[in-house]
Amino acid sequence: MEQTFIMIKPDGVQRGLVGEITSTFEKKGFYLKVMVAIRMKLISVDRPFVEKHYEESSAKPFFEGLLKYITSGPVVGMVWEGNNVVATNRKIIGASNPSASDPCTLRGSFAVEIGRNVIHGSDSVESAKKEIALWFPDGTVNWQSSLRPWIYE
Ligand code: DGI
Repeated sequence: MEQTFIMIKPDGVQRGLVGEITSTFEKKGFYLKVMVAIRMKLISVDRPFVEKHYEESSAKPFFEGLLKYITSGPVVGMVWEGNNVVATNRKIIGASNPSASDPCTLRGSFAVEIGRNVIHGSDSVESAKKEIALWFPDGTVNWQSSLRPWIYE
């Protein structure tokens, strides 16, 4: 089944939004593939790591600010699984710039500026694979939720 990588950025962690964001994806019916101690990482990431994560933005004028922001405090990295989870979570997250995000989305609800937009979600299945390999080099644990028959035909 498809997987995506989600990062709750330092502002989301500091503002106490981890539970609410996680709950949104859980209530939708997606499966958290990594739980607290092992699969959900609350970590501080260093510059080289963030440079790698955001390597596609390295030529952008906001890159330095982005590096400072993401390394400014702990973040939460997670892997979520479900049918079409990459595109669906991008819709739930909303547009990069919160002022252009639908107000029902996470960024539309919880953020004001593009430089403090609370959450990251992989933008394609290919990026998700790369990001999951970068953040979880030891892989993810396979488990089957008993709720599956209530969510999938
Ligand atoms: O996939 P997204 O996170 O929605 O957006 P992206 O991959 O185009 O850019 C990565 C992050 O870089 C984005 O979440 C916020 C930041 N960013 C993008 N464009 C700008 C920006 N930050 C600032 N300050 N200004 C920008 O124009």
